Amino acid sequence: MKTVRVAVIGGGLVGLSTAVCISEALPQCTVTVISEKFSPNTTGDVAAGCLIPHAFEETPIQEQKYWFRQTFDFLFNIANSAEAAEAGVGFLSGWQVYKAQPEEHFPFWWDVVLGFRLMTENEMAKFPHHRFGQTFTTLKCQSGLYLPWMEKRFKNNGGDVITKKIDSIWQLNGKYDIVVNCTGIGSRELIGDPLVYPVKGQVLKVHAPWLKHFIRDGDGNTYIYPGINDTTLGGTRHKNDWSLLPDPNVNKEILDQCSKLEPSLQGVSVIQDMAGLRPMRPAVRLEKEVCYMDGRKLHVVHNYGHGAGGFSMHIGTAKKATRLVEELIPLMGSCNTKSKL
Ligand SMILES: Cc1cc2nc3c(=O)[nH]c(=O)nc-3n(C[C@H](O)[C@H](O)[C@H](O)COP(=O)(O)OP(=O)(O)OC[C@H]3O[C@@H](n4cnc5c(N)ncnc54)[C@H](O)[C@@H]3O)c2cc1C
Ligand SMILES: *[C@@H]1O[C@H](CO)[C@@H](O)[C@H](O)[C@H]1NC(C)=O
Ligand SMILES: *[C@@H]1O[C@H](CO)[C@@H](O)[C@H](O)[C@H]1NC(C)=O
Ligand SMILES: CC(=O)N[C@H]1CO[C@H](CO)[C@@H](O)[C@@H]1O
Repeated sequence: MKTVRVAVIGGGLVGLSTAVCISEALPQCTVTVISEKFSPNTTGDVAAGCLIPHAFEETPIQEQKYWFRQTFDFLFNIANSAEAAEAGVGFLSGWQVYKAQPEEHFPFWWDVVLGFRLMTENEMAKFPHHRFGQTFTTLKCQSGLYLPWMEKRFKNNGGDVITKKIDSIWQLNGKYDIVVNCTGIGSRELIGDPLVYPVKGQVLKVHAPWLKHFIRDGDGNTYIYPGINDTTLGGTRHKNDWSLLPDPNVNKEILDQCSKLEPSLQGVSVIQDMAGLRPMRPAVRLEKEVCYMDGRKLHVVHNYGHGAGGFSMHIGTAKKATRLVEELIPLMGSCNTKSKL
């Protein structure tokens, strides 16, 4: 019997994956996703969608590694199934190169990705401006396919989707028993969390079908990720810039940076430029909260602030958010559930 009404606010990568997890793990819940924007208009639609973690300063490293491993395992199974093409999930191998030796030759996630090793001198000959490199195989989500596939999976589980901006969670009081907050950068306005801030990232989608490997400068500022119909070139990190408009001057910088790393990109034809706001935070906010206002009570689970690493972590954080929802279920006033029995 479905007795618990859950609303997930935010229909981006984090909201959809959380809604899918709840609808699969907690059959007693009906789940509705309410969001101002959906794919192709979310942050994830701009991203290359490659699984290479960025460490959060204030989340314990073991927990980040666990989230990454859960996400990697989930996507590994999809990549290795008949659904891979529709979901846009596949393996991608390549090189991460550094101009100076990084502090850690083996990042915390080295044994989650496949075949991680340091590059040989012969391999480094491809990158004459770099002195050190790592090579491995990881997974990549083509967001234009992956996000609609997630949404379809959610609807197949009986989930509902509503396009709407929420001005206050109290709008949902009475209609839902538990509210899950997956609004990314929207949390700054919606709940006034001063710890979450935008880091604008701009990318170019180019036509370079001859490139089959990812190439990433370890400084995180220059990267080349081959996708299904295009290759994503990046990028930029502009803190506290709220503009979603790509800056034409930046396009030339991105092309210059990437051509230095991969000379065959000189003069490549640009298909599109795009920009998105990474919802940056010292730690992902993953916790439950009971909110009170004027004698009313609302159970909330937060899951936002994935910064530059949403794709790398989203299944791990969705599973944790699902556990938090499960823990709230017995706490909800028995009048709520009884009235519907
Ligand atoms: C250029 C760029 C490249 C990236 N590359 C990678 C990569 O290679 N690998 C990786 O792991 N990550 C990457 N990322 C990061 C990744 O894209 C993000 O971490 C992820 O998309 C965040 O997802 P989200 O669902 O939290 O946010 P969003 O996609 O922003 O979703 C938030 C949703 O909430 C909705 N919303 C907000 N406020 C409200 C409200 N008040 N009412 C209703 N709805 C609301 C919005 O409309 C939106 O749909 C990249 C990001 C950028 C910008
Ligand atoms: C995405 O944004 C465009 C332009 O604002 C709009 O026309 C389109 O309906 C949006 N798509 C979705 C799925 O919200
Ligand atoms: C790739 O291009 C083909 C042909 O133009 C198109 O049908 C398909 O939808 C595109 N796929 C993606 C993921 O963009
Ligand atoms: C969308 C949402 O649930 N927003 C709420 C997030 O949590 C804070 C409390 O920390 C609420 O005030 C917001 O309204």
